[in-house]
Formats: sequence, structure tokens, C-alpha cells
Amino acid sequence: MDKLTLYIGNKNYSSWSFRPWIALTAAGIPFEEVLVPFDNAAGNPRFKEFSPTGQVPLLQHGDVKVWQSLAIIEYVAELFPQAGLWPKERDKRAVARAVSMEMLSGFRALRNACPMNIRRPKGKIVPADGVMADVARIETIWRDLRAHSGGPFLFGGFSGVDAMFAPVVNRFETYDLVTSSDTLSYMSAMKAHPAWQAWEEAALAEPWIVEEDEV
Ligand SMILES: N[C@@H](CCC(=O)N[C@@H](CS)C(=O)NCC(=O)O)C(=O)O
Repeated sequence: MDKLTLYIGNKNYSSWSFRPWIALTAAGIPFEEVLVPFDNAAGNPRFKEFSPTGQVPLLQHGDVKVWQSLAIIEYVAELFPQAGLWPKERDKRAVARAVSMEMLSGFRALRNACPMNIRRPKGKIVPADGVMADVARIETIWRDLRAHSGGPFLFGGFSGVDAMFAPVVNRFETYDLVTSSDTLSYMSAMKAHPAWQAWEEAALAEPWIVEEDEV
């Protein structure tokens, strides 16, 4: 099989890169990582050299290019069906995809007001309109799925859905947005995962500052 190459942005800030990276890493799927740091002043010209959207993440597999974080997780799940990236049962898989799509296309208030920033010391902000409604919906998703699966992750073991929500765990923590014990318990499970810790360690070691993501 051709090797998999995953192009990503800064580990400190690139929430969309984090999703497929943690999915592949947690599933033990071998891949080469190519990190291209953001260069907002120049409009990220290097991203356009490998990505049709000029955005990261992008997965290269032979001649195949896959962009969009969720499409990458889907592609890899098809290549490695034993990796358990989606639940085995069709009904659970449907829910897994539905909440992943909610994440991919929604929660804009939270995403805009609270950029992922692994390095930022924990500290509250005054939440912009809509942020706490996004937080409440995400907490409901997490609580319901874990009540059904028994946890510790959304469908029991770590899956592609947890990967889709991984950056939210950082946002909740960094901006001190949640207090419920159930939410905090899920966040602890995520932060204890070796793949999470590997990303965090690398993010903390990065030298780059992206001013517009420093809230
Ligand atoms: N919906 C896309 C979002 C990708 C995205 O917004 N990537 C950001 C980094 S996290 C990016 O490449 N930004 C650079 C730019 O927009 O110039 C996905 O799921 O992959």
C-alpha cells in the first residue's frame, strides 16, 4: 500500500488538523506527518502547493488527495476497517456521523470566540452570543452518547467521533467553559489518551505565535 502523508498546520492552533491526526495516531495507523506552519501575513501560499482548498489538513495517498478532516477520517476508516474508527453497528454509525457532521458544520459561535490554543493558560472570557448554547448542545451530545455506551469515550473506545470533538476539549478547558462532572470526566479521558498527550507535547514546543488566535 502507498504510504499515507498527512499535511497539517501548527499543532498549537490547527484544530482541523488535530482531528485526523489524533484519529490516525490513536488507531495506530502509520503515516508521515508534514507540518506547514501558518503564515497569515502571506496568506498561507505554501498550502496551495499541496491542497486544492489552500487549507489543512490534507491526506495524500499515492495519487489520491483527500481534504476535509471528516473525509480524511472516513477514507482511512475504509482503508483500515479493523481500526475501529466508526462503530460496527449501522445505527450507532449513523449517529456517530450525524454528530460528526454537527461538529464539522456547526458550533460557529464557540469556534469563532474560542480558538483552539493549547499553549494558552486557562482563563475565562466573557462568552460572545451563542457560545454557551453551543457548549450546552455539545455537553448534551457527550452526556447522551456516554450514558448509552458506558464510556469512557463517546462510543466506548476511542473512535473517529472523539477525534472530531478533540479540539473542543481544549476549548472547554482553556476558556474554563464547563463545570459538569460528566463533561469533565470525558475531558479527562481525552486528555489522558497517549495520542492527545503526544499532540499536546509537540504543540507546547512550537515557537510560532498566531496573533488572531490569541484571545
Ligand atoms: N472544514 C475544513 C476546515 C479546514 C480549515 O479551516 N483549515 C484551516 C486550519 S485549522 C486552514 O487551513 N486555514 C488556512 C487558511 O484558511 O488560509 C476541514 O474540516 O478540514
